[in-house]
This record gives sequence, C-alpha cells and structure tokens, in this order.
Amino acid sequence: MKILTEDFENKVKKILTKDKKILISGHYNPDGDSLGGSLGLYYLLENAGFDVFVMMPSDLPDFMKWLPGADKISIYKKRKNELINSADIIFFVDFNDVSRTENAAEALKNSEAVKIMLDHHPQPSDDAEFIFSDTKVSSASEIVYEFINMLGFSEYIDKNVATCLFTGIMTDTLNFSVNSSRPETFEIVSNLLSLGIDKDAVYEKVNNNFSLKRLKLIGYLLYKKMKAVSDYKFAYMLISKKELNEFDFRDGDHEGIVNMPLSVADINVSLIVIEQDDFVKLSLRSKGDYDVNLLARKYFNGGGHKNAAGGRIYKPYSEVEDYILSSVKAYFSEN
Ligand SMILES: [Mn+2]
Repeated sequence: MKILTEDFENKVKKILTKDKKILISGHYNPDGDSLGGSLGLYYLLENAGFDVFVMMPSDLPDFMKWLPGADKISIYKKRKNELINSADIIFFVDFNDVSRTENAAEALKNSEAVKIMLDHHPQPSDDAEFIFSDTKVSSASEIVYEFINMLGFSEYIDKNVATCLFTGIMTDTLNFSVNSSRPETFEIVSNLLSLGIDKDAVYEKVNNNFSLKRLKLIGYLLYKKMKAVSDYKFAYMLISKKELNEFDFRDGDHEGIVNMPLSVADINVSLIVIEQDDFVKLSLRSKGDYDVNLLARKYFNGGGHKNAAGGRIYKPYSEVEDYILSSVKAYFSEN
C-alpha cells in the first residue's frame, strides 16, 4: 500500500522554496527512526540552503543523544507554539496521526502551514495535505531517503545525513532482523555506507550504551515479573512506578526488553506494561502473522505496526492485569 497524494512530486517541488520556513517534527517519545529521519531531513534541507528547524514533542532517550544534530532539536513546550506558528511548511516524520505528538498535537493541527507526512505506519490520517507513506518500507528514514531522491537532492546527502538515516533504518529493523526483506533497503544502506559513515560505531552507541541498572532491571523483569500464558503463546510483564524508580528506569529503556520473550520458540506475542501517573502504558511485539496493531487498536487505545505497537489503558494499575488477560483471550478467540 503506497499512498502518494496525487501529483505529490510536482506539487511538493512547487511548494518547497527557499523563502519558506520549514519545521520538521517527530513523534512523542521519539525513537531512532523518528529522530534519524527528522535529523537526516534537517541536514539535507540545510545543506540545500533551506531555512529549517527540528522539534520533538518530548525529550530524546539517552542512547540517542549522540546523533548528529541532536543538540539542535527544540523540545516542544507551550511557548514553542511560536515556533510552530512561524512555519510555512511542516514535515511529520514517522507518525500517521498528529495525535502521536501528544502535547504538541493541538498547535500542529491548528497551524496554517502546509503539512507533509513522511511515514510507514498503516492507515495514515488526513492531518497532512501531502502524504508519502508506505507500510512495506522498513522505516520513515528510508521514506526520507526516497523523498530526497524524488526531489533530486541526493547530491546534498553528506555524512551527517547518511549517519542519521542509517540509524533510523537500523533501529526500526532491530538491526536488520525484521521489516528488512526488501532489496531496496540494502541498496539504500549500501549508498549510505559509501558516504563513509561508521556503521560499527552507530551499532555500539545504540545497542551497547545502557546503564548497569537497566541490565539489572532486565534480569529482575525476566526472572521475577514475566508471565507466560502457554494457551495463547503470549508473555507479559508489568512494571509499577515503584519498580521504575528503584531501577532508575528511563524513557526508551523498555525498547528491546519487550522483544526478549519472543526469543522463546513458543512465544509469539509479548507485552510490557508500564505504570504512569495518569494511565498505564503498553508496548507490544509479535512474530510473523500475529497482528499486535489490531490488538492495540481494538483493546488498548493504540496501534502501530503489525509486529510492533503501543497503547494505553485508562484503568487503575491494580485492574490492568485482568483487563489484559481478558482482552488477549478475546483477541485470540476472534482471530
Ligand atoms: Mn518508524
């Protein structure tokens, strides 16, 4: 499913002129793809002589703060409405609905700027006039690469652009283990590598850059907290606020942890539940045809991709486990 607004290429080329002020926005709790895609596009447009700036609705996870341009990102706060209101063009990178920007959503929605969505999540909303979205593509960063080529701007891809886009592709494919069977993905990676990026250093900084406490948290979760429901080949873990504090848990720490139960032959769906102040946050992962996007959309006020999704439950933490078990049971009996 490739959604390209009719005559997208010509219309966007006409709009994208150097007298315009361009804002690039990622999603709330930005991941490697949203950051890599946004910063790659940022450097590209800057190299090409455009007036461009980057905003994220919330802070970067620690393991992404080394990215080229990370220090140039504005983190959205109410006063940043000026930033949004001054933009003529706004790029949405790696999200399909403006609600994914949480606290920045209202200002982004109300802005009169022309909005261009560069994404790969299913069912893009009509929050952008121009949509370049393809669920078959590994990452929004890969979409950004295709977008750059479409504009005829590939001569402006330098080492910074390449490092950012590579980081997005690598992280969204879990180091090329999922969503990376299209030959085009590797052709793009090959082109990025030829620009002299340090692939091994990117891998190290992303994957081997965590705290000792996080490792102990993983041990604790897998040993003490993980439960498996063998009837449904499903595993889940709940983490309370108290436990989060005890292990100095940071945003982004659960990335990776939720994948671990899937290394078991008989587990096809994994779910991690994290208590927040006003709600309970969920992260879901699956193997093969098990569609956690559907599960998250139907029961957990969320969504995402077939094999990776997120959601929220607006119930007291003490009631969440029962709700999850009944939801998963219902889901498996329907599908
Ligand atoms: Mn992505």
